[in-house]
Amino acid sequence: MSARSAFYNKMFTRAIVRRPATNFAEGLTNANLGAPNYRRALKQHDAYCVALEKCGVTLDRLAPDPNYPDSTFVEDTAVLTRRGAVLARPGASSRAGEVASMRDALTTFFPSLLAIQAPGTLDGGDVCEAGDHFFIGISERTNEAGARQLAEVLGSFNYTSSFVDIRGVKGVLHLKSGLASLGEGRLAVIAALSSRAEFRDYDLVSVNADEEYAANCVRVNDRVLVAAGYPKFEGRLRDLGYETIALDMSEFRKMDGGLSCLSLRF
Ligand code: CIR
Repeated sequence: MSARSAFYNKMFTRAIVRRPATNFAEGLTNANLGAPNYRRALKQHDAYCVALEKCGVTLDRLAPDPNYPDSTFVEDTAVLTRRGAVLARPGASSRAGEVASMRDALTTFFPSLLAIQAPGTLDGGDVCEAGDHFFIGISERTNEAGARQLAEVLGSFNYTSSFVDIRGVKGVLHLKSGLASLGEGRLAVIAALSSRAEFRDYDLVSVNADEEYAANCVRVNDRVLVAAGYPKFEGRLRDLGYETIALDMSEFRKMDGGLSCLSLRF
C-alpha cells in the first residue's frame, strides 16, 4: 500500500498540555545550551497553547508536576490514534512516573487504554504518525521490545508500521527530533535520515543541516507549527502552500525538547 493511498487529513480537536514546573531546569538534557529561563519558558508555553487554540484545538491543561521536571514534554507519555491509545513506558527512569497521571487524564477520552510493558520501553517522541502508517524510532529511549509491542497494538488497530533505527544518529534524541509528518504523504526530514528506505514512498522536504532543530514541526489541522528562527525551512513550507505559525522554543530546546513534545494531540 502506498503512503498516499492510505493518507487522510487528520483533524485534531483536542490536545493535552502541561505547563513547565518551577524545577523544569532540573530535567534531562544533553543540549549544552545553558539553563533555561523559567519565566521565558512559561511565556513560550503560553504562546504555544494560543497557537494550538488558533488551529481549532481545545486544550486540556494538566497541573504542573514538580515531581517530574520533564513532565511538560507530555508527548513522550502516550501514543494517541483515532482507533485507540497506548500508554508509553519512558526509557529514562526519571520519567517513568509521568505516565500515571497521563493515564488518569486519558481515560475520559480513551476508556480502554493499552500500555507498553516491561521489558519494553517507548517514548511517544519516537512515534511518527503518517496517515495510516506509523514510523517507530528505535533510540536510546525506545528499545526493540517496546517498538515491537507498539507495532503489534497498531496492527490490531489496522495501522501499518515500520521501525527506524536512530541509534547513532547524532543530535537526534527521538525520531521526531529529525522527522515530521506534514500530511498528504509528505515528510520533513533531516539529511541523516532522508535516504532511509522507509521513507521512499513519501515526498520529502529536507531540512538544512544548519536548521535541523526545525524538523520537529507539527501539522495541526490547516497549519504547521514551526520553531522560530529557521527561515529556510519555514520558507519552504510556505512555498509549498502551508500556513505556518512560528514559535520561539529557545527555553525548551535547552532541555532537548521540540515543538511536538509539548502536546498530545487527538
Ligand atoms: C528528555 O530528555 O526526556 C526531555 N528533557 C526532553 C524530551 C523531549 N521530548 C521529545 O522530543 N519528544
